[in-house]
Amino acid sequence: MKRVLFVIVIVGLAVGIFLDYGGRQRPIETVSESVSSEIQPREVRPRAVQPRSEPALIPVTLQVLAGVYNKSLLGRKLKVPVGWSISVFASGLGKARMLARDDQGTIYVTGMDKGLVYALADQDEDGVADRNVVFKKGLRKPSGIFWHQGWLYIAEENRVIRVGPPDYKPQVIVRSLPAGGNHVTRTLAVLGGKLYVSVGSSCNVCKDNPRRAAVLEYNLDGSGERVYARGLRNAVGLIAGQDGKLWATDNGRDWLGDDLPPEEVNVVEEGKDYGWPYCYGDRVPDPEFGSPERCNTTEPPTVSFQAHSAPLGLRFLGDSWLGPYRGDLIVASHGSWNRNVPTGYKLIRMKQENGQWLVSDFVTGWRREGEEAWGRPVDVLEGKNGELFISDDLAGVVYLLRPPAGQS
Ligand SMILES: [Ca+2]
Ligand SMILES: [Ca+2]
Repeated sequence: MKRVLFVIVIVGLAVGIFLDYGGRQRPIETVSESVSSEIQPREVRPRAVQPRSEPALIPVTLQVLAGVYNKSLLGRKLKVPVGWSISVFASGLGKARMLARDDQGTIYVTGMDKGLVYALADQDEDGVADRNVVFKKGLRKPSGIFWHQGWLYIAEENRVIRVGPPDYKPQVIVRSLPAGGNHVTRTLAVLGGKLYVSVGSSCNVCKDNPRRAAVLEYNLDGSGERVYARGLRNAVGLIAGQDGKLWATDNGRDWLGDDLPPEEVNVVEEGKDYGWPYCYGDRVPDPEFGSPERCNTTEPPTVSFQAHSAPLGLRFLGDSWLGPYRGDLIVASHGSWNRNVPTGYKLIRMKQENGQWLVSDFVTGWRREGEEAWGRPVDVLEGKNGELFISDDLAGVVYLLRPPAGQS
């Protein structure tokens, strides 16, 4: 009897392992399935379909190389595309938020809880930051950061500063951003000689200060402020895309249930209204503030996906990429708080094919089903050799994600 039981257990384990690893053969879990069809974007619908040739995700152990002293990271597993690897580039960073890179390849990351900006150089090119250098300190909730023509632009909750040679003394270029309330991160992008600053709403849903829930535009010296676009509740991710357009994530409102409203990626254009607080998704009236008439004047999202994913940083994989990921948009999903079953805690890949956006998982595993999350991705940045850096404000880490040789 014991032997029979033993055989049953062994067979059961084998089947379990097969199913686990067999998962790589199945279509990658998509994040758009549970979004109601009424609220899909009108013109470009993300489909829950994966291209046949798609590389699948497999579990790998997070590489913790010599020079990283963080035992809680040992043995952690993440799922990455086949052939990719992921390691810890720097740890001990606290609430590590947005990323920037200078011409020499040094990575900068804001440490929002400690009011710092770290500079992470890897001069010996062993894949680990040589040390965590405090580049700036004494900042008020620094979040957005951008390197442009020798200057590092840093967004604090209430202002924008920049530092550069010869003395690296901070120059305050935007003196008074609206501060306080719910959303305190400010994100920066530079495009066409202008500086763009996204300022989230002060509340979940309300009629707000016109300089909030908006993207503001400035000259690079901070002069000439104007509201460039509005109706963006909390566009934590804001980038200049390779197509010469501004792209932003937007975090939808809370307390409309587990699957409403969809999270959004928007192409942000001058003078346009992206809906909040009146409308969400594809011009759906908000139950508290909206009306069909008002919503007809707002812009639907370019891509919409699972509610409460909390999309933050986003980045296009540039033209230097040779593999199947070339030109794709990678979005960091920080993970939910306002949902019965947690969602997110992963990197999402958005691929445009025949005018449609295919949404799939790219890196997962920061939260296992039924467990507390051990990491929350915030931002993604391409390194000088095509590798990707990922910040994590729960584990206090910047990861280094490397594609297979020949893909970037
Ligand atoms: Ca190093
Ligand atoms: Ca919207």
